[in-house]
Amino acid sequence: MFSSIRIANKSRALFAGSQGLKACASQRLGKCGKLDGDQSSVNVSFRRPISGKSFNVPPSAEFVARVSGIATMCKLPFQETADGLDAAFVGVPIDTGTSNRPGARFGPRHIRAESAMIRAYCGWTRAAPYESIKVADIGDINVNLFDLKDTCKKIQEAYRKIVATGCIPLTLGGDHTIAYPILQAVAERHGPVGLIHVDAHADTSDMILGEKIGHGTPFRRCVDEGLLDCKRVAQIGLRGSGYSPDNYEWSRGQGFRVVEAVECWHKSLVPLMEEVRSQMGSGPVYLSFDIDSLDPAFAPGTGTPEIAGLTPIQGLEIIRGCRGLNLVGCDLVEVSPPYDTTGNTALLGANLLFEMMCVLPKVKYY
Ligand SMILES: [Mn+2]
Repeated sequence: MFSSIRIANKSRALFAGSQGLKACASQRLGKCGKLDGDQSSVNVSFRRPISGKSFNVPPSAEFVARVSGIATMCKLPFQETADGLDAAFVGVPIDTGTSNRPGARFGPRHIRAESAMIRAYCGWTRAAPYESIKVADIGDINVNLFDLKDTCKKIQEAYRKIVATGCIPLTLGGDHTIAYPILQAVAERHGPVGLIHVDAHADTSDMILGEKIGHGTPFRRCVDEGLLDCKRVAQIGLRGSGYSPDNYEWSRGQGFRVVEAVECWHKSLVPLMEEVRSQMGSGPVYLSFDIDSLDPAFAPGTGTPEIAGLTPIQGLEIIRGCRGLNLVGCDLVEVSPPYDTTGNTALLGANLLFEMMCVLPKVKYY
């Protein structure tokens, strides 16, 4: 038998008088998903059942239809602020920093829609996030679609409040510009952080079209402002044509470890991540995952695709290889739904965010 947590009887008080979906109030949150004990049904509201303990538990699709309800990340409860949370999913819907195909402003809502498939446990790794950390969806940052610099200011201010509570932000992008103001807020709390940056591009340009802020410049700005512990930065998956013979010279010059995609071809990345973990040590680490790190065969719905990229399996190996690190924030950026005709890119993004939640500190494993 496996142990379980319950949507406890006492939490029924939360359902009282509410309207909406019919669901079982007492259920085992387990791999088999069988009912445990009382099988009576009650009405639950769109504020989904909250466990009797301190954790949020999304409703199981065995009892509540996947397609029902307002789309939140992983069908978790929505709350206005990060108060009381160990981790929060938060959307940053911009594409005004994009240099090529737009559309990433629609990323958060499509990732949320595709996340309805995701169940409570990570079946491969036996992670049980909802038994160990309190997570909710705290909605989107209210960005300024007409002014990217103002947007950055708004993101920084919002993230300052999120991290001030001790909550770990799991960000749904949005184009990669957002990593800069997020890291401003994160480094303000934690000091210069280690960075695991998974991407087809280094995103270290100084200027694009005369502008300092854009989705090709965030990590250059971060270095300018001392937000990164440069000896603890790893960039993985870089590839494609460049502006110079060695496109990654600047990164190496800062002390970053650069792992080009060609070094990853045909390989498991488990050994690489062992090295990355020792590079990161015990200090705070931020994980920034651009969906364009993956091959466009798997993730075509993105703004600046590059051929011959990583596989979803390698993406999972990278994220799972972050287990044990002192992660203080994660993002998944550059999903562009207009170019994602099958929804597979958003589905990948949703699953990668779930996997990020599963490797956060304090998450229980069976
Ligand atoms: Mn990027």
